[in-house]
Amino acid sequence: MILYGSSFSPFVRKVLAFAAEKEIELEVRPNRLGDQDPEFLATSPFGKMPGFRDGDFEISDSSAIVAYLDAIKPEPNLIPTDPRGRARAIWYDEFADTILFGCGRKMFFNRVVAPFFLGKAGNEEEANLAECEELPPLLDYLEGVIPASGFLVEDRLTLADIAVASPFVNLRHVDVALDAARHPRLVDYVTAILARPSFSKWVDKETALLARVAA
Ligand SMILES: N[C@@H](CCC(=O)N[C@@H](CS)C(=O)NCC(=O)O)C(=O)O
Repeated sequence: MILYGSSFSPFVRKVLAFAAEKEIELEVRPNRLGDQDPEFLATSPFGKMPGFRDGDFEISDSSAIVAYLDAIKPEPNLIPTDPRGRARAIWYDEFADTILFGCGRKMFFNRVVAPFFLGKAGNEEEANLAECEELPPLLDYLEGVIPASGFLVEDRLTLADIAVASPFVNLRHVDVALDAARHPRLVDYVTAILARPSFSKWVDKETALLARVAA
């Protein structure tokens, strides 16, 4: 099974961590934004990463890909089957992919992707506004919903935690520090999920690469 994309994308990282937790091996074909490789475009018709191939089956979109992985290898189960648990896991996945990503993208794109990967200036005003105005209510929301177990749904690791934790790696890359006084539960939660080997492997690689390109 082949995954096309860069782990700097929270969507790609989500699939990589999900697969690792299920002990599914993926061959990663790294690419960049705007990649026109026909093999990649065959998996992702609108050129968005990740794209995915399993033999003659091609699909894009991180949520579609993890649904496929969960179906072909049901254990350990990461997308709950109980109706309420399932709906809540999908809500958190959607929250992470749209609301959280939409905010984090403004910081990561303008402070990392534009200057270091595209060789152009980022829009710091947009990044700053996202950090100061848009992000705090999202962090307040998460602080209020994380259960004492440290897992968002069913008191065990699910897609919800993998999807929500992934964009926090991008926030780390742009040095957005979480405030342990205002968001103590969230700080512990993010620290614990990102310390799992399924994430830390990619986080360490990304951090090392960023240090090289920023030097
Ligand atoms: N909903 C998609 C979003 C994928 C996405 O937007 N990926 C970004 C990178 S983080 C991308 O490839 N953007 C390139 C573009 O929009 O042309 C998913 O979950 O995979």
